[in-house]
Amino acid sequence: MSAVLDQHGHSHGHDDHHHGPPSGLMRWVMTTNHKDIGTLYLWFSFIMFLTGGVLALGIRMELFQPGLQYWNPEFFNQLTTMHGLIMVFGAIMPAFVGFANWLIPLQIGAPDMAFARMNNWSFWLLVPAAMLLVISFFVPGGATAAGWTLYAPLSTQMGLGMDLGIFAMHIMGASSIMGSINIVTTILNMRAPGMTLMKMPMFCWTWLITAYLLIAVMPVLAGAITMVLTDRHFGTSFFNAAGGGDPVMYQHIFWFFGHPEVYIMILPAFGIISHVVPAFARKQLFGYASMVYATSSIAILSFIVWAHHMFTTGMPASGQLFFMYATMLIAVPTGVKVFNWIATMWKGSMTFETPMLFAVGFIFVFTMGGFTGLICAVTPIDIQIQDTYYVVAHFHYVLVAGSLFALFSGTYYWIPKWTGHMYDEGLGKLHFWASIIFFNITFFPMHFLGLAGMPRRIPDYATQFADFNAIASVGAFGFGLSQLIFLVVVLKAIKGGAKVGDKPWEGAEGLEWTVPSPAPYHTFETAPQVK
Ligand code: CU1
Repeated sequence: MSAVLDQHGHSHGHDDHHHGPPSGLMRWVMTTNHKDIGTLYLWFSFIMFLTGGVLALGIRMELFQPGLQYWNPEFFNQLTTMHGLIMVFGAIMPAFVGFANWLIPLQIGAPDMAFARMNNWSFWLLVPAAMLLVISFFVPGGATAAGWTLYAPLSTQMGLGMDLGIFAMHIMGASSIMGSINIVTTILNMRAPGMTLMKMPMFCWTWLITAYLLIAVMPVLAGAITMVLTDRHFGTSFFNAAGGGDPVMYQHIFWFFGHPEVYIMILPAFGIISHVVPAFARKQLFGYASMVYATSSIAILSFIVWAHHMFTTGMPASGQLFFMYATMLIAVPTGVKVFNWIATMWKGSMTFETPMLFAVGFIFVFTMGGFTGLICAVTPIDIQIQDTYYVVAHFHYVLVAGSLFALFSGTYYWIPKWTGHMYDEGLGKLHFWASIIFFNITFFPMHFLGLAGMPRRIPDYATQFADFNAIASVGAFGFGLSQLIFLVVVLKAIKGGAKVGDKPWEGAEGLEWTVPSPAPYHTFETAPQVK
């Protein structure tokens, strides 16, 4: 680092009026620094997480008891749709890109991302996209209520909110593709000398594979919603049976994107857990190579299972069998990963600071979501539980207890390095226990609701579903409030707290670098700390 610049990119002293790096707000607008951009992504995703969370609480308010209380059915459907879109594209995905920006250059010993200016552009595209999504609530007809999957033919017939939604998805897709190209190029070209791919930290491996998934499937989503757009405005009939089109084709194209998207939201989580577990078990990651191959297998298999979302569309038995078995096959590499994490902990010298609590919580509760996924994969069972709360329970176990808990685990693990301060361990543990308890109170009863036949995406229900819905709603508000603890912990760590050095996890010293290769020069241990 030069004497003129500190690590924020601020310039000091008499040369402020020269062409120094911008400061204040413009520093964030114009930054090309991977840490700044990572921070922007993380704050953006947290704001979107709160936004999507408020919509979820709107849903749970309405479902607290039978009978319409707060919203009309149309607005209720807007809430479910926008909750899904905002959480998937605004919260989970950008949060993992934030981690990628912060960690990948440091973990491979690169000075920054390969395309530093495109990195800035990738992030700032997200802001107008998010604004389009949010303001679509206020246009005539309101936000789109077609469900986050935007199924045709409904999506070809809705109001202006649908167009804003499509435009937002296009922009977010462009952002994701640019971010992915950046990650692939950085990892393939900018590793420190001697760091072969098979010596690379697991988080980089999982993101490399995720980036390929994104490059492969985001254009497919773009194609699907572009066809919806031309059906809406330009007289085409891609999904209009009356004009010779096929609405089921929309589902095929959407889920060819949508299923790999599931793994886009979980593979980087696997990467984070593969760093946290070894550090707090004080052992090297068990089965490094098998982790790489398992991750790759999951990614490849994710392309041949999409029609398990479509078992009720009328498909030949041979198709049902293929998609059922192919889906079940994914349990094999996923099991390899879970057993490797457990083998890493086996006979380890474990401690349970907040990152480890979230990591162990992840393994436990995510695995439950994996098993209900297997149950959903069984065609005859799926035909019974299609579009019920069982499916809602399943994918919230995967996305909340999976993706979100891994993001929390990684944040607690790395925030001492990001800020130079230790977070408040007591509050962190409180955040963990409140989260995991309220999470299960919210989503476990939904399994029973689904098995009893309660459909998803409805604002009202028969009275026999009342008790479990009331429990779920209480849990949801508890879960929502618990996330304010997280905000307090993060703000406290940024503002102050005990200073930490290069190795904040004393007992795990030397094991933070959990790969066969030596740490490259330009890593957390040597890179300047952000104040
Ligand atoms: Cu799927």
